[in-house]
Amino acid sequence: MKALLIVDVQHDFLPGGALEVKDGDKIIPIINKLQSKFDFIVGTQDWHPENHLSFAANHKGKKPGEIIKLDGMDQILWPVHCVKESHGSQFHPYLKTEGWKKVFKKGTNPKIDSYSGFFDNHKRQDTGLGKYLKENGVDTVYVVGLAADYCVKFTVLDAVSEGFKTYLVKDGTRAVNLEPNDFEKAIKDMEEAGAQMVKSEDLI
Ligand code: VGL
Ligand code: ZN
Repeated sequence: MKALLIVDVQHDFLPGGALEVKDGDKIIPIINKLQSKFDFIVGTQDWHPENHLSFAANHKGKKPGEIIKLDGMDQILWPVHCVKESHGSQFHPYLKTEGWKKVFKKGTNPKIDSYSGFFDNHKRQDTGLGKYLKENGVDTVYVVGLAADYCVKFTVLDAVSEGFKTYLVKDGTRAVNLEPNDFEKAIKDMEEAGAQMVKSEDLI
């Protein structure tokens, strides 16, 4: 069975949000249309405590965009975003969420970031998403959401490595683009890992 994975369509990643993705809101009507083609839909939600170490504000003198070592791993520092329960952490009200089977929250451990919907960035903690999909007979996933060069990309890479046939719906995502070509780079990384690209119009 196929599933639609909707990654982090939250206020803080949309125009006007703390970590806004340009044109991020344009994907909402596309995702809503796509949802009618899927019987199995799950969402992910970036869900950080205030003291999360991915926030520049939690490191004296550091600014968003700077890179530090966190537990031996490179960590990009972000503006404070998706603090659990805050307005910024909520799904956009135009995004249909009725009928979703489950929402997987990630980034809850203050000491480690978590881009993928499956695992934290060290691959130490498992959100349970892979097991949940497999238990429900899902073998194919279509991924949409924000942001293409971070949480969507790492969710796609883990979906491939967890053995799912994995598609990225290319017009159902947008990138942060800290560097101007990050979208193209992310697409290349996903394709090289074995994910396939589709357009929403091919599915609707
Ligand atoms: C994300 C940066 C930090 C994302 C989440 O959803 O792509 N990016 N936290
Ligand atoms: Zn985050």
